Amino acid sequence: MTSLLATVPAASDSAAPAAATSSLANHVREGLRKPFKTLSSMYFYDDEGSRLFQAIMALPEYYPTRTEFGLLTTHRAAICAALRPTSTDEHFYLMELGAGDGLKTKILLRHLLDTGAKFTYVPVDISTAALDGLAAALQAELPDLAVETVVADYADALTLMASRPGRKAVLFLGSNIGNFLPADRHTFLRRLRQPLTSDDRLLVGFDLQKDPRQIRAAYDDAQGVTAAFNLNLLHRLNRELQADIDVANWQHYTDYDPLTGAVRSFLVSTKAQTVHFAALQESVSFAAWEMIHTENSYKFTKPLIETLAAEAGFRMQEFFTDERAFFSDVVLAP
Ligand code: AVJ
Repeated sequence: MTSLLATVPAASDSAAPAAATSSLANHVREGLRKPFKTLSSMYFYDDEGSRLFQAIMALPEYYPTRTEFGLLTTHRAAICAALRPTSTDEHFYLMELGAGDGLKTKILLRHLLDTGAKFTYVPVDISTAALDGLAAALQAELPDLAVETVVADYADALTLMASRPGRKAVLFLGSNIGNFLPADRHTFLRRLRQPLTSDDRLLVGFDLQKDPRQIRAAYDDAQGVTAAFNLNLLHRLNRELQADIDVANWQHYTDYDPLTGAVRSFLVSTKAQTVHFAALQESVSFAAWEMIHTENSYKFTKPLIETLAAEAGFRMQEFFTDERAFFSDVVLAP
């Protein structure tokens, strides 16, 4: 197993914690100065946030992970056939943007190994720790798998890999694409498209529009795990920016808008209060019921996916879904 380090800020090993804190500091300074205060869902995932997200994936209301796992299992042969070169002895790179624990990806990795595919699995993440953990687990479980980790920003990783000869199949699973605002999603897909050639493929997971109550429930579960996940952002500000937020004065609020397909999550200040950030040497005041917008989770339809793919220079080659049409994994070709 080998690893590559792209030259991108905040991705280097030793500088990671300091860089992460200062980018969090800048982000908080900017986001809490806006007329409608906002913080990015990107900052949910500290150690506690990652643990809470694991708990979310096990919730009865949170259908996306379980559904995508099922559909990858059902359609693994067809999905792998769409991603790999037609000639079986041609080597290719299977890159994954934001691999997580690799549970879903292992379905595809196992199938490819079982059917004699010649490929290198390239998980990409900005967290060295996450990649090292994944690589070690894979080496133990799938000893025949060739793994090359890349610590980088997603688009930088693709550009980096474009200099290697051979086909690339790129995975972006889990409806992570739903976190982007439409304009940012477009920019992101166009940047992914740039280094790819007509032989390369992109597999993207999209959560689909469905019963609006079911969507809302997935982001506002009965046990309050999603609330804890959202509120953990405030604990993180206390820990990392030495803030004095009393989390008891805040609530989780989420709403699904069928017009835009967006689930939006907020942190609600239940009373007028002022928060001091010692690390920023700054105070921020909140009116009673003022909110911080913390997450977007867009839900899609097949025609919407076709349009957004076309606008970024891709065509939809195949559309895989489950029997309830809750989730889709879509093969895009340049
Ligand atoms: C990891 C972005 C796919 O939006 O469904 C789950 C994150 N937020 N519950 C999603 C999340 C609240 C999740 N993604």
